Amino acid sequence: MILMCIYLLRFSARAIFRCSPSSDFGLFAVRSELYLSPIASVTMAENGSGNDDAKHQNTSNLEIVNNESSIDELSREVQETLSLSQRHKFWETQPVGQFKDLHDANLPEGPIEPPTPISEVKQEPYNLPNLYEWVTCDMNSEDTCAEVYNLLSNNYVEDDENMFRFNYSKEFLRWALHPPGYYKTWHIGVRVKSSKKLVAFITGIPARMRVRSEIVSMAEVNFLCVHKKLRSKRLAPVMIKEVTRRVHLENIWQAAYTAGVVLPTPITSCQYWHRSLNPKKLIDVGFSRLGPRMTMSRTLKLYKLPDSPVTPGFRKMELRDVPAVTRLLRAYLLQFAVAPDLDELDVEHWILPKEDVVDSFVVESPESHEITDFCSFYTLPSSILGHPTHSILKAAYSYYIVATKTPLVQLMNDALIAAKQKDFDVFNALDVMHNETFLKELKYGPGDGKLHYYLYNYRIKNILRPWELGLVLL
Ligand SMILES: CC(C)(COP(=O)(O)OP(=O)(O)OC[C@H]1O[C@@H](n2cnc3c(N)ncnc32)[C@H](O)[C@@H]1OP(=O)(O)O)[C@@H](O)C(=O)NCCC(=O)NCCS
Ligand SMILES: *[C@@H]1O[C@H](CO)[C@@H](O)[C@H](O)[C@H]1NC(C)=O
Ligand SMILES: *[C@@H]1O[C@H](CO)[C@@H](O)[C@H](O)[C@H]1NC(C)=O
Ligand SMILES: *[C@@H]1O[C@H](CO)[C@@H](O)[C@H](O)[C@H]1NC(C)=O
Ligand SMILES: *[C@@H]1O[C@H](CO)[C@@H](O)[C@H](O)[C@H]1NC(C)=O
Ligand SMILES: CC(=O)N[C@H]1CO[C@H](CO)[C@@H](O)[C@@H]1O
Repeated sequence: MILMCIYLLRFSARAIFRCSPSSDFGLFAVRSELYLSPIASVTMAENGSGNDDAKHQNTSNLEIVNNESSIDELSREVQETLSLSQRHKFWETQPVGQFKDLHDANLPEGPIEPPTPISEVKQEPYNLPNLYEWVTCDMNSEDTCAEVYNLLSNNYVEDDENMFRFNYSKEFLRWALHPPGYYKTWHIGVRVKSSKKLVAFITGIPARMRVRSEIVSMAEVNFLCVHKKLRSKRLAPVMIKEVTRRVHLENIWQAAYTAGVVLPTPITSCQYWHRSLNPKKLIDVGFSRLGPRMTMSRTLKLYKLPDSPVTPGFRKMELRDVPAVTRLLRAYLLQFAVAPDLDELDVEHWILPKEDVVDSFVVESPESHEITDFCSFYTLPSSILGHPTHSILKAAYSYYIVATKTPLVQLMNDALIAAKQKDFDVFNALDVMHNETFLKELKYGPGDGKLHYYLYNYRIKNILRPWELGLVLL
């Protein structure tokens, strides 16, 4: 079988792009998630004939056909196409991998620019247009947190067809922005001077990242958002420069971020996969479509899951599990070229269950009581826009998973069951860290957009394959 994948690089239908910022120097990471209708991609995927058209489409549509033999070749092709067709007035000035350098094997891996003495870092904020002012957002303040929540829930990432918009909860935002050692000054807002209305936002959080054998202090940049009425005025580059400046002031010179858009230059490009838990609702709201030759009852049967997890010893993670989970996770993440370097404090923050934010389960061997496996997912609902009966799509996102004893497919199936018990509509997973094989086996369908990962001020020689990346940004 010739499996054709169509990569929609810039604006993919019904993809929801979520940004997760990570940056340090002007880097913010945007991450996009595509939750999409798996079925659309599946139907595009099977027969080469229809794809000839796509191959000849002009670059403004940016569809590239691939036979899956070599994703990185494909990405390179795509980026070359883009580099020819697209200028990046801002990003071309930044210390990031540039498209023109893609084939230059002489450039070394590592920082693109050396750090400067902190005394030489610009001490005053960048200039904003006169009507606006910078603010540091104290997310511990109920009022400020509510303002940020309102800005994002009305203006943050939507899919291309404007059917869904991320609706991160306040608790989630606090969790995402308050890891161990966070800097309040990296939670940056822009207000209208006269009315004090919050109209833009960007954040960084500190993280230790391992890139091959180097541990690098980085910022993860996320939640870049400009109010809909202020778009296309080049405010985003100022936001990025300002978060970068504040990251530099902490003597940090690298950042990681994700985006649904192609910028110079991804270290890898991944795809979201979606596993229906509530197929009827997903079809009702236009997230999925009934497959050809499928009836609703066959679809419901196809996605039906057992009532409760099947692995003996599968239970909710507790505080006492932190050391064991940290050991499992650290050992597991070593195999990836780029992955976070997490200690027990990080695991306690990021993995320990938090109601309606993050769920985590361990497998405790009934005999030895050893923790042999764990899985986790976070909660990120989306607003369903303009639907008469449904207003919220409840989505779980696969987070970190380590299987040493339980088969991965079984562990992930138990995660699906746990999510179903909690009434999630869909379970999303990026194709990072694991192979597509288990996704297919568990009836995930591929989404129709891509999420690109970036590093700021750090060059990687060869683009990574998704399974060489051990990082999930929120
Ligand atoms: C992303 C967003 C802040 C960009 O603002 P904008 O008003 O559209 O764009 P601006 O005119 O201010 O700036 C354009 C520049 O920002 C860059 N840019 C746009 N989106 C970006 C992103 N997600 N990450 C990094 N840079 C981005 C553009 O590439 C361009 O730079 P270039 O000329 O070097 O290519 C805005 O569209 C928005 O809030 N969208 C909804 C939320 C969202 O998608 N956030 C990003 C999540 S991944
Ligand atoms: C692929 O498409 C062609 C032309 O539409 C058709 O003749 C052929 O049977 C299709 N092959 C498969 C495997 O669907
Ligand atoms: C590419 O597509 C755009 C928009 O659809 C169109 O305006 C343009 O003429 C096309 N160019 C070529 C070379 O086909
Ligand atoms: C798939 O791509 C590889 C590398 O680009 C190429 O060598 C191979 O011929 C392609 N196979 C098909 C069936 O198109
Ligand atoms: C976001 O979700 C909350 C409840 O979960 C809902 O009340 C609110 O209206 C949603 N926001 C938007 C803008 O849809
Ligand atoms: C098909 C595929 O993606 N295979 C990869 C699965 O992951 C291993 C490493 O974990 C790769 O070596 C395979 O190429």
